[in-house]
Amino acid sequence: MCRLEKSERKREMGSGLVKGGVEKHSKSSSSRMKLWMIRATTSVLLWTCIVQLTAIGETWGPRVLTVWPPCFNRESDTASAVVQDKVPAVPARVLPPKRVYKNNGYLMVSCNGGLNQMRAAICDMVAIARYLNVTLIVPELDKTSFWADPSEFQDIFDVDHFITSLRDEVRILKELPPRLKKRVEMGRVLSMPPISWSDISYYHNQILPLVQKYKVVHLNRTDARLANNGQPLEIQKLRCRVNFSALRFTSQIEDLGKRVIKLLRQNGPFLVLHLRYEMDMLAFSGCTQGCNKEEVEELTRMRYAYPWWKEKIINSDLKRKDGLCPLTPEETALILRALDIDPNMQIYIAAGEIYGGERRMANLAKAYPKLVRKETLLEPSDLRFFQNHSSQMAALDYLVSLESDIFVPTYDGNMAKVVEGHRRFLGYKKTILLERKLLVDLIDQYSNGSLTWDEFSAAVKESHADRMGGPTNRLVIPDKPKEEDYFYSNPEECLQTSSFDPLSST
Ligand SMILES: *[C@@H]1O[C@H](CO)[C@@H](O)[C@H](O)[C@H]1NC(C)=O
Ligand SMILES: *[C@@H]1O[C@H](CO)[C@@H](O)[C@H](O)[C@H]1NC(C)=O
Ligand SMILES: *[C@@H]1O[C@H](CO)[C@@H](O)[C@H](O)[C@H]1NC(C)=O
Ligand SMILES: *[C@@H]1O[C@H](CO)[C@@H](O)[C@H](O)[C@H]1NC(C)=O
Ligand SMILES: CC(=O)N[C@H]1CO[C@H](CO)[C@@H](O)[C@@H]1O
Repeated sequence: MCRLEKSERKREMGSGLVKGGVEKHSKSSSSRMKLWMIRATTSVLLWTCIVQLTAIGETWGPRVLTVWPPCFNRESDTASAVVQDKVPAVPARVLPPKRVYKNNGYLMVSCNGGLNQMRAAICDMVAIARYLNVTLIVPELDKTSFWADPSEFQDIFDVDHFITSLRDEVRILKELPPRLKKRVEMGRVLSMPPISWSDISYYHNQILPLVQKYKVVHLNRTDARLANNGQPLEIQKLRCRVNFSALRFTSQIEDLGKRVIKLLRQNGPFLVLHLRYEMDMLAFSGCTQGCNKEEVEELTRMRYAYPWWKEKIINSDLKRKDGLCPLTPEETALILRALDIDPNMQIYIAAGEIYGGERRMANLAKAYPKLVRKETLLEPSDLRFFQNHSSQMAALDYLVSLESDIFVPTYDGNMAKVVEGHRRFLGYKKTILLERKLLVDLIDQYSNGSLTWDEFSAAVKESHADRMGGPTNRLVIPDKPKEEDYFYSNPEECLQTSSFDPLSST
């Protein structure tokens, strides 16, 4: 039904919305912009119909389905009006009405770091732009970091979905209006890094006046994000909404992710191991447990070569005992076995290249023979477009991690935290949060014979019984934002069942 009338509806829905929405919004927008809006709204509307049909079918069965056809009635002006009339329980949010507000200026943002650090930053910047009533320009992604990924926002995320699905909160544009754009190109723009872990009041009191004065402000670093705690509830909820609903990967990445998940599912349950044992991690952290002399030298050279890695002299042993090192592949194998993870379980390694290669993976592969990675599941041709695009690879791993039966990160980096929070949001899916400080001590005791295997295993299991990603409260440490639980790892404010949206978890 949807398909038959598709092309007809396309035109109607598109033009209807342009009349209602775009013209009201800004007279200055070019016709190119309008064309683009038509395309964007059309695709979202079509998608809306499909999703809602599916959702309704699943939730209420055929009874409600019989009231549905008006959506496809050519006489109806906009689909959302019908949706609101007939099926109020299905949120019109899928294509929400635009929020009307007086625009205070434009906010440009350059994110820095790896994919998941940028992901969290994007969510924060949307919340900030919303609160300041400014227009957000689609954030620029980091291309100069260690990962050197040339991908733009639209290479990783579905940019049109990002813009339209948030239009009830904030206006987002792909680029500045021409006059301002020219000014920025000539370098006449205020660029600054925001102060780390600020409250929203900092943005209100310090940044907003600058935006009003200069029309556009460029925040050129975003790792210094919004505080974890003490923010208004609407802001916390918006951070989640961006995170779990507005940021969707491109269809190319989503499709590949689905294929990987299907290949894994064919062979039963799977565990995703975010084995953060990659060269940059080790060089940066100075953790060299289990590395040979040449490797230690290589890692140290690398740390000294990167000027922004400030910490140069590091005692690996002390750092490891403090629980500040990622678990090694060998340690990980011991812990998974101690936790009684079935040796027949498929283990998908979500990571880049493991430092030390096969030599370091031998123990793990012996304990868990069904060890796979995207490179072993897919053909090289599938991954061709992803090569040298670490962020796109990371996006693929993100999707597989979300779907896994068990997720185990060996280090609490940004990927681990954001996936952990997202899995809580999806119904507290099992995430084993390793307590590394305790674990390395137990491992050392087991290794030197102070503990038998059974004692070791019992101690590991007991200490992790409450660390499975279930409901808990976020740890708050005033004045030490870096040490408290990270907002995105446990977005409590968004996890009450009442704010659960049936659409989000299907
Ligand atoms: C933003 O807009 C809303 C409604 O239009 C208004 O109530 C609020 O005071 C505005 N805030 C700022 C910071 O401009
Ligand atoms: C951000 O802007 C400030 C002030 O203009 C500048 O000193 C700093 O180097 C910039 N940082 C980045 C990462 O570009
Ligand atoms: C990826 O980068 C490597 C090394 O930088 C280069 O040799 C290779 O040709 C690149 N591959 C693609 C597909 O661009
Ligand atoms: C074994 O290792 C643990 C932890 O490092 C240590 O406390 C203990 O003294 C060691 N025992 C022996 C017998 O070496
Ligand atoms: C708290 C919150 O904003 N949750 C949102 C998360 O995303 C879904 C859609 O996937 C929304 O419906 C929820 O309201």
